[in-house]
Amino acid sequence: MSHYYTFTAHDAVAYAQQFGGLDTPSELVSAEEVGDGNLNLVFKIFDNKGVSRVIVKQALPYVRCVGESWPLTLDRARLEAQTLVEHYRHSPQHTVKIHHFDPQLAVMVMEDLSDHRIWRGELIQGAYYPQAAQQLGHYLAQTLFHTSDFFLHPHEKKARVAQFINPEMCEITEDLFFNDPYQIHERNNYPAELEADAAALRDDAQLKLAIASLKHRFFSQAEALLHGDIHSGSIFVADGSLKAIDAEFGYFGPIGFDVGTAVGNLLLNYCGAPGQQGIRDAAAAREQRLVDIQELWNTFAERFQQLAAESTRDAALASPGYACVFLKKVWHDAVGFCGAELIRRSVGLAHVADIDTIKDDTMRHECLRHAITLGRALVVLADRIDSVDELIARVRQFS
Ligand code: SR1
Ligand code: MG
Repeated sequence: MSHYYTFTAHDAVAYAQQFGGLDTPSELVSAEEVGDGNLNLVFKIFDNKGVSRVIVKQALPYVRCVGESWPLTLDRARLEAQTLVEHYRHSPQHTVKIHHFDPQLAVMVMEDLSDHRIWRGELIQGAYYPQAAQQLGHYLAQTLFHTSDFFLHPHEKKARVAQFINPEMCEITEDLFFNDPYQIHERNNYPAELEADAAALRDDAQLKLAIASLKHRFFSQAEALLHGDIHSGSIFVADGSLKAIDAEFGYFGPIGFDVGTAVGNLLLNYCGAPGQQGIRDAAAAREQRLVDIQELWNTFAERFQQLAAESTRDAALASPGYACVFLKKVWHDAVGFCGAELIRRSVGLAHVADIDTIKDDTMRHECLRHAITLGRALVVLADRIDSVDELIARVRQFS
């Protein structure tokens, strides 16, 4: 990493001219830093007509939302670029295209998606993209099946697991997802009014046992190359289009983690809807989220089974019925990870705008409590929730 320096806007333009893949790179003249995530610098590069043409993204050597007191590996830029390149191979229509990356500078140049919008913002506004949930299910099936033991030769799979060892980013998830919410920790972030709710999580032996089991699976189940952070803020949407971005948490882990995180963020929107849209309008938005969850899972499971039937290379895993057995395990994992996402986004370091931007304090606290209560139920009941219809029934029960 010896060549590393932090880009200015000027550096980003020069880099995009060199590596943006444009026929007339001198047209690129200016840049704006637009990163609003927790970790990185993101520059939009504009041409001489003021049109945004490519994105330059650079990892900082620390956690941006915390500061230099929390150093973080620059190797995450390589892992992000390589995860997105691999996912693009299997789902080009739903993965941002990487034009170029440089592990020394921890930088990548990628497709500009200015004609898309971040899905989380659209969900909060009540803007509906009828194909998005199915497209996300399709993306997950394509990327996770083709990087799993169903598809890869065992030697290739093991080489890929080694290539995508991502200990420092995994450690963030291991801490923020599975540790912090269940102990007193300075990173935790919740209003004083929720102290009793947070204390109840710390005192809940049944919940902590189920969380231990989920964390153990996150540590040890190298099932496929996960995106690793597939929430609605890591997804761009437009009419008929969906693209995943931001894969620096990519590693070989349990398939249910990606599925559960995706479903969990739809449920966080469900929990925040009364605060965002008012109680009356929230009812329709909530019903739509439940349909979204159904479509996401059904598309994922159907596509995964179809791929398993057509393309499984391993003789044992190709046994009739095995893909179905495996998907039942993925489902139960997903319900548990989904519940853990609801909890950590309510009391942990990183929250979601679906709830955090609710202006009325009482309403925001109610929405946070709802997410915690629902999250806890899903974590402890995960093994007894056998289908997406049963999940939806449980969500209604805890509304
Ligand atoms: C310190 S990073 C906090 C969170 O932001 C990312 O998007 C991940 O969700 C991570 O947990
Ligand atoms: Mg991210």
